[in-house]
Amino acid sequence: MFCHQCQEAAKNTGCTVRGVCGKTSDVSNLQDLLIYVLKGLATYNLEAKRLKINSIKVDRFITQSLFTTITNANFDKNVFTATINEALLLRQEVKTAILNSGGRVNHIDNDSTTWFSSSEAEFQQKAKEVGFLSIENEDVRSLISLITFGLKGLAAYTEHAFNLGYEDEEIYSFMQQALVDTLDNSKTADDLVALNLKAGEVGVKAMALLDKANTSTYGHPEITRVNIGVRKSPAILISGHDLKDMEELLKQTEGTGVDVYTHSEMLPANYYPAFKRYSHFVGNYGNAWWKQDKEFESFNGPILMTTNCLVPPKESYKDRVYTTGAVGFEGLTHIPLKEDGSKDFSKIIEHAKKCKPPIEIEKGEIIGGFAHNTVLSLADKVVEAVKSGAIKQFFVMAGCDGRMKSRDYYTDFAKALPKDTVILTAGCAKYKYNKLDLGDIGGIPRVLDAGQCNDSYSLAVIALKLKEVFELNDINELPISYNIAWYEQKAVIVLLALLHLGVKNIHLGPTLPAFLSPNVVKVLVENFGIGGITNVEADVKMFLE
Ligand code: FSO
Ligand code: SF4
Repeated sequence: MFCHQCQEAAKNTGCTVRGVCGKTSDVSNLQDLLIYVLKGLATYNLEAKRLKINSIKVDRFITQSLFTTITNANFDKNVFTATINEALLLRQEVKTAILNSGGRVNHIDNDSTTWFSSSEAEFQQKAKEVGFLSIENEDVRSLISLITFGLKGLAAYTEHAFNLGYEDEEIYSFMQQALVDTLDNSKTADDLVALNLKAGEVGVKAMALLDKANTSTYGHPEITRVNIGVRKSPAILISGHDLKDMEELLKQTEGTGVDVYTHSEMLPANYYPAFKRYSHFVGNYGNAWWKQDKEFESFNGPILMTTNCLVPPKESYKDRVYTTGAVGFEGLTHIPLKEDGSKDFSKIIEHAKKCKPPIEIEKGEIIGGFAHNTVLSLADKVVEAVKSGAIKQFFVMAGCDGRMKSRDYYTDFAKALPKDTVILTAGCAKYKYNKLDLGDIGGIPRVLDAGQCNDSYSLAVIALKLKEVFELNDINELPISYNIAWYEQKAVIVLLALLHLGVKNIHLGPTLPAFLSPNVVKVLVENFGIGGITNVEADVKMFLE
């Protein structure tokens, strides 16, 4: 195996024996092969689209498959073997349709469209030929890695939107064209940089689509005080990002005597009006994903993982963890999607009834719900505070949390910021400072949580609005600094989206991605002012200058 897609890549180079995340070598190889086979399928599907004989099921399949390869989503070897087999079958189906309609494929054929096997041993063998290390030029490898990981993040957001009935053919087609382009040896480094920026553009579209899906289905997030303590009833903990799963779980648990709590990235579900009306929806339990080994233990009840980030579960609570959607882990019960598009969570509910209530690990409340609609409704207040000098600067500290000790930097950074600054956050990065008492500025809390990592879109909308209000020509003239923490591939598409929007001088930590070669870093530094982090004192000073 060779995997370098997340911030915890071994030695900041790549995992080669077993993932720091717990991913095994055979699963990692199968993920690489799946991506390769998807490129062949995409090649044919784009031709089918050109001939207008395509089927949307292929778009959805490619999206869902990419999503399963994201860090901490799916660790199940059987899932990847089955998905590769299905991709090969679909590829044949699309090919047959093209030929039957009088089209041809030989002009687009390449190894990714013709390679075939049904043997698992051969899968492992082939994976070694098609993984990232097969790309010799390190800059090309780096740029292709950046695109590929951006596409995985893009697929995740696209899938959530789809789950709520929102789709955009253009996003699907771009995803497939980009996959195919990564096989095109005639692409220069400049072409690949452009493709990455294009991915950012489509990333903005996907996040906007998901925002529309979420807010038109569940209402606009509202300023909310979220309870972080517990009640006395047995309960289910729901984690991940999928709001459709959240809705179904709340509906199905209503009146059963079983409470519901969110964990990690599901916290923002508490901000949506449609979910607030459920009296058995208690609040949020615990912190960011990486603390699940302790928090799932003390929660006592069953846990539903709707997306990443799943940590290989400990024996002590393994029987209580359920997966759904793109998530998978051998030995855990998976809740499938039924023919009618619903999910049956009754097994989890029955399980919860037999469990003890959660053990309280915290008390109190945290505040959130500052997505674009809320912040823009406060625009007058915010603009006034900026004009009067009460707010000197905003810091976008969106992104992810992770287990590395070096991430304490973000807690210290938040503490060290002067009192006339406001943090704009989204994603699980917030857990590094959302329970600190950082106070407020004239009633505006100093930490404004927009929601999940995809709600970084909200932060961009807010920035664009402020640019308009202050009549600036360039988004970079705003008093906003970007100190972003990244962990996995959704953060990659968020980064590409910000670059596409023209945001400069983004600082990325706790380490720069292992997949960026020195030359690619140079391009990012020269063209976009991208930087890493150093230490809190020096960085606060640098940002305030
Ligand atoms: Fe965190 Fe995990 Fe949302 Fe990521 S839970 S790390 S960016 O999946 O997706 O913020
Ligand atoms: Fe390593 Fe991250 Fe890949 Fe897991 S996802 S194998 S930790 S680089």
